[in-house]
Amino acid sequence: MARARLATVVAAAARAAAGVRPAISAESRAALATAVRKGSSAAATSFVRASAGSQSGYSRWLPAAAFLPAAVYMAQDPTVEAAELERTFIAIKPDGVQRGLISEIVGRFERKGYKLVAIKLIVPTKEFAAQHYDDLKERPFFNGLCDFLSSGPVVAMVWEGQGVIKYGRKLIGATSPQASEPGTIRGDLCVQVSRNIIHGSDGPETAVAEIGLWFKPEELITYTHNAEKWLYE
Ligand code: RTP
Ligand code: MG
Repeated sequence: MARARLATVVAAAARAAAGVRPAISAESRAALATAVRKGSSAAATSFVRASAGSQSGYSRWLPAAAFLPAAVYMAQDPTVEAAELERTFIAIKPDGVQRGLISEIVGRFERKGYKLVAIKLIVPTKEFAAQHYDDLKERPFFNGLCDFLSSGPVVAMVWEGQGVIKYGRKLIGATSPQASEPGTIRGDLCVQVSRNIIHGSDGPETAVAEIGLWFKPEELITYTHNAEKWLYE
C-alpha cells in the first residue's frame, strides 16, 4: 500500500476522532510527552504518527486511542507498518554487569536506533526483585531468581522508539539462551537460562508497570535525538 494512501487514511482517522487535528500543536505535544513520562494510562504510552504533509514527521504524535479506525485498517494490511512510539523497561542483570557487557548491550539498542530515556545502576533488594518478578512467584525458580537479581548491580534503563517493546524482545532473544537465535543478545552472549544477562518488558502493560516500579517520572528524560530525523520520515 502506498505511503501516501496510508497517510491519507491515518490523517482521516485522526480528523474523525474526537476532533483531534492532524497538525497537533506544540502544547498538545508537550501534554502527550508528559503523559508518556508519567505512564499515567495505557493509551498515553502508545502513539500513532500522522505523517500526511509532515514537515517534521517526528513532531506529530497523536494518541493511539483516537486512531482505532486506522489501526483496524492497518491490522488488515500486513504490508503497513504500525507506527507506535513506545517505551520499554530493559535491565542488564548482575551477570551482564559483572561480565562487562554493559556497553555491548547498550550499543545494540543504540545501533538499532532506539533512544535511551533513563538509565541508572542499582542493587535491588530481594523484596524489590520479588515485586519485579511477581508474576513468577509460583514458579520453582522464583526464590533463586530473586536472590540472583538482588545479588549485585543492575543497569536499569528505559528505551524509546517505534515498536521498541516487541522488537526489544527480539533483540534480546528467547528466555533460554539454548533456544535464542545467534545474533540476539542472549544467543550471542550467554549460555544458561538462570544467567541470561538481560530483562525486557514483555508487553505494553508490563512496560508501564516496570517503568513505574524502577523509575520516578522525573528520571525519564524527554528530548529530541539528532538521529531521529534520519530514523523516522
Ligand atoms: P525476563 O523477564 O528476565 O526478561 O525473561 P523472560 O521474559 O524471557 O522470561 P520469564 O518467563 O519472564 O522468566 C524470567 C526469568 O526467570 C529466569 N528463569 N529461570 N530455571 C528456569 O527454568 C528459569 N526459567 C526462567 C530467567 O532468568 C528469566 O529471564
Ligand atoms: Mg519476563
